[in-house]
Amino acid sequence: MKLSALALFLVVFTCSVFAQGVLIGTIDVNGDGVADNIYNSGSSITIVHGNNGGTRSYFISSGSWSLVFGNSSSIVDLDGVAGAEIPVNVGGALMVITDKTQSVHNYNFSGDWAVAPGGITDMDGVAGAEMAVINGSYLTIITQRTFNVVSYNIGTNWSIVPTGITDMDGVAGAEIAMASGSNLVIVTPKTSSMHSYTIGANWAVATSGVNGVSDMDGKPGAELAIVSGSNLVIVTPRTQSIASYTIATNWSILSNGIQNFNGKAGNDIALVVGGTGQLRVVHPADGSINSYSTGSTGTS
Ligand SMILES: [Ca+2]
Ligand SMILES: [Ca+2]
Ligand SMILES: [Ca+2]
Ligand SMILES: [Ca+2]
Repeated sequence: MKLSALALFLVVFTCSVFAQGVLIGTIDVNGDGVADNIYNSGSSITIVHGNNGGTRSYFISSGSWSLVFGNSSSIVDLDGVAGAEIPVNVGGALMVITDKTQSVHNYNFSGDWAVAPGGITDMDGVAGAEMAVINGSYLTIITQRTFNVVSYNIGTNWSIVPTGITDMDGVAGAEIAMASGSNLVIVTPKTSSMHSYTIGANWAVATSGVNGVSDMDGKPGAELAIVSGSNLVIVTPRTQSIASYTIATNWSILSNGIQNFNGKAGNDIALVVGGTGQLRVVHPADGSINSYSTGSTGTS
């Protein structure tokens, strides 16, 4: 690189990296309705207020740290008061910055921990998102509005069901669905309660399409469609009930096969029985099944 080109490069580089550091988000954090610029300044986070409100810096850590989810999608209102909070993973703690009050709150964790994907959302029906943290044997729910922390012992080997953080009982606020061995476990943060459903030795919530956790009975709250051996199992957390449909030893849900097929409220489940090519549509709303013979070629 020639010296002149190097000089030009340095000028451009200097202009694109502000003195405050690397821009990591442009979101209203002080609650005045005007977006603020948020910068990674190395060991601190610097906020340049959009409304000529000046600059504020928060020391984070001299070690490594990161925004929760690694990006600004985690910067949302957590306490029901105007202005987004900034949750930061500082290793041994989840730090939350509330710029509106210029305050910082730390939630300490030991061992490996992470905020669950999709785990920043309203879980108690009161303004402000709660945070769901996976922490070893525990699912921990943080309510920043009250600084309340509640931990649920799920077991030694569990995982959150994909798209399994959503309202499942029709009462405002998301539930959290988890797979733990032979059990489906649903935590309801609003009532600080936990309910287990025994499904079987080998099961999984349907991942065909995106509707394995969706309304299937036309009533508020999502149901869960579960593949468990020869059975299709529908769990309705609203009523804490399970419906089991015995299909065959070899069957599968069609690609994007969980949709509303009959026009009546609630998704239906379309599946094919292996070998026979028989198509069946299960309607959880009324418990009925329609069977269609499509010939031995199945779904082709
Ligand atoms: Ca707030
Ligand atoms: Ca809330
Ligand atoms: Ca709910
Ligand atoms: Ca429903």
